[in-house]
Amino acid sequence: MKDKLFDVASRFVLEGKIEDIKPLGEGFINDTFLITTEGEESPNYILQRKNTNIFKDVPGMMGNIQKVTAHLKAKIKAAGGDTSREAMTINVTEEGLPYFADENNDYWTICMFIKDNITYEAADSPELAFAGGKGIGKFQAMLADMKEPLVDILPGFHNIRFRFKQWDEVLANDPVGRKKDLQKEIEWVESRREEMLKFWELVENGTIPTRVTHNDTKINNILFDQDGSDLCVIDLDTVLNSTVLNDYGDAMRSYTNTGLEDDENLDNVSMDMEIFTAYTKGYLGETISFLTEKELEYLAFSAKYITYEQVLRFLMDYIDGDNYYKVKSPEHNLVRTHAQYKLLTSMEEQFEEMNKVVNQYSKELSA
Ligand code: GN1
Ligand code: MG
Repeated sequence: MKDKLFDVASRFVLEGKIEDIKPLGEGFINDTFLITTEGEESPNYILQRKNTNIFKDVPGMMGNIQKVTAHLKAKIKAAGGDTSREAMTINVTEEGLPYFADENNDYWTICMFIKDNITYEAADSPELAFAGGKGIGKFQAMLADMKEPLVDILPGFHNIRFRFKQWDEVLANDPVGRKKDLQKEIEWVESRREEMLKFWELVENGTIPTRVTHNDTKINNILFDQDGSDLCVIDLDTVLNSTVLNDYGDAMRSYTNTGLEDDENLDNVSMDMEIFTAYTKGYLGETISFLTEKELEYLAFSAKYITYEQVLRFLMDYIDGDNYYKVKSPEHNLVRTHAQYKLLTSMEEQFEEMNKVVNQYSKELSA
């Protein structure tokens, strides 16, 4: 494996002499490695083998990422920022391509490792949540004037109508016979079907606008700086044209959870209102200037929407026999389903309060 990794890395134009390549992190989708180079002067890099079961158009994906990072860097430069730390830098091969396809049709990509960053798996303070909200808010604001369309490399990604289509098919097939024990869980999904479709209709008919979106804004997809401020939004695999509400909603799903995404102890899981408030304040401070009234009206709802979608996706993958998400045990996707459902019900209980917070900051910050 090491030889393979060294061979792949050698296809790219990199600075410095490679010292080592080791696995990094615990992504659910891609395989990720850290390339370290000799000496202090040359940068380190992140190497990824993209999951081509999920990303069927890696050239399209990387093209999207190049467009988005170029747009971000132009904005950061104009504002006097550090373009090498505040946006991702994609490395290219000797041929100038942002990916290398090997003889097995595996697709490999490299980006610069941003030095001295801090990442978190949980938002353990309101200050951190505020910084995260600011980070995603800035990301969206810098991309708000990007008119060039992105390639739709994941059709229907946060589109609940598309998810129901997959869901109905998987349930009809029940390929590993798990459905019979899941009546309660299936009902959790079915009982909210209409409510979720109604929201998505507003996106489909343009009442809620389509913009450039990240689509995977959980807390470990943003780097923080040593002083605790937001530094750089990473993991741009899913940048797409969609509604920015999903980026806010997915962040809320991740940041506000007092437990783990796959917590076995449901007593740990709930939505933390203080974290919700801090993130919302940081986020709206950056986005209030361009968000429409409709977007603000559905901001709090989007947290429920994305958490619901995640319940559906985890449960669907469990019923399907665990083909999508990497699992650590046979029941892992079911554990995830239960934990996300607990979070959803906690959001439902606090929904009125969530809306109040959004309204309060919308008024204060636009005044
Ligand atoms: C996946 O790759 P990762 O862990 O950042 C998934 C997200 C899910 C998330 C659940 C392309 O993200 O949509 O919300 O897991 N990404 C894809 O934690 O499906
Ligand atoms: Mg990630």
